[in-house]
Amino acid sequence: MQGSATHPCLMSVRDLLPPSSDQFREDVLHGLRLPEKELPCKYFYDARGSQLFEQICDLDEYYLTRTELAIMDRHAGEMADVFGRKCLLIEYGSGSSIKTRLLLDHLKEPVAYVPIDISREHLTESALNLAEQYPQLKIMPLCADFANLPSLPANGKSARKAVYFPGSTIGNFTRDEAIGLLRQTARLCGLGGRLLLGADLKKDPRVLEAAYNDDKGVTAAFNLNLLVRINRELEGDFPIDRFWHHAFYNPTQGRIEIYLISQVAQRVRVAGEVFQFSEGEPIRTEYSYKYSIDGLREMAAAAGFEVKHGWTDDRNNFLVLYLAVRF
Ligand code: AVJ
Repeated sequence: MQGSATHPCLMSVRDLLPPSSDQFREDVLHGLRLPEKELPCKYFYDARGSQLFEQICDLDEYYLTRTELAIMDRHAGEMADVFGRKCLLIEYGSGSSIKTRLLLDHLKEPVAYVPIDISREHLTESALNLAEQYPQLKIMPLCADFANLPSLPANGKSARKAVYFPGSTIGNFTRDEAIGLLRQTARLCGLGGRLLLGADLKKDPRVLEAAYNDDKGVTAAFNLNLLVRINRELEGDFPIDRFWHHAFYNPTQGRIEIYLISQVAQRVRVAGEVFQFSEGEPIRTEYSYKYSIDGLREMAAAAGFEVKHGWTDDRNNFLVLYLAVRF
């Protein structure tokens, strides 16, 4: 892999995604054929979806991003200290790498930074921005689904690995899936590996529900954009104005559940296949789990990690955990 002429430390994007439409088509058709229809939330993040998500992060109701940023801002020095000198920093779902900058400002001689994101456009642009601001930092962008990583960049094998997994994106995974993902991460990191994990905490359901039902309708647009993407990339004919965004907190499961609800009985075509919707029928598009500290500690232990430290905000809205691989 080669750096560019203008940014010698910025490697070209390594692409581990299968030819996009194949997997996308397969996953969408599979989800729509189920008796209870569902679509994987990772497909929210096309170029438009990534943009809408950035807008969500700025919403008054969406306390997550600003709270996590404030925690990072306050404690990034300590976090960088636990990673130590010369670590290889890997990030799951790097997006614009905004929070990461706070870490990078304090890290001592990081060997390289490997941002992993599923959105190629967003990853490429963010890596370039970062290269401009951190000209000394070796950046090795990886376009991949972080939940499905075959291997790490070869030259990072010897350095101590530190995985940064912010945003409470872990909340998109069920308990079993999350443990599987953390276990994969422990294996990837190996002995001495560290994980900095951002997780949204349980709180007043009204606060939770407002965060996923904003007044400006940005979250609704983000959810509906998945149908726009299917229409464009898979020759779909979803009538976007015949679906509602619906999000609520399920206290039994401890998660926000997000759906697209068919306003009428209708037939929709995707990639040549016809799908029948009854009036009011939902497609589940996302879960967003909310955690207790004990629940997180238990999940981490089941995956081979030990919780070493945690940082939270004064309202206990959000938690950043430092975990170490325990072999
Ligand atoms: C990126 C998964 C953390 O669950 O809060 C925001 C995605 N969905 N609004 C979340 C999301 C609707 C977000 N994560």
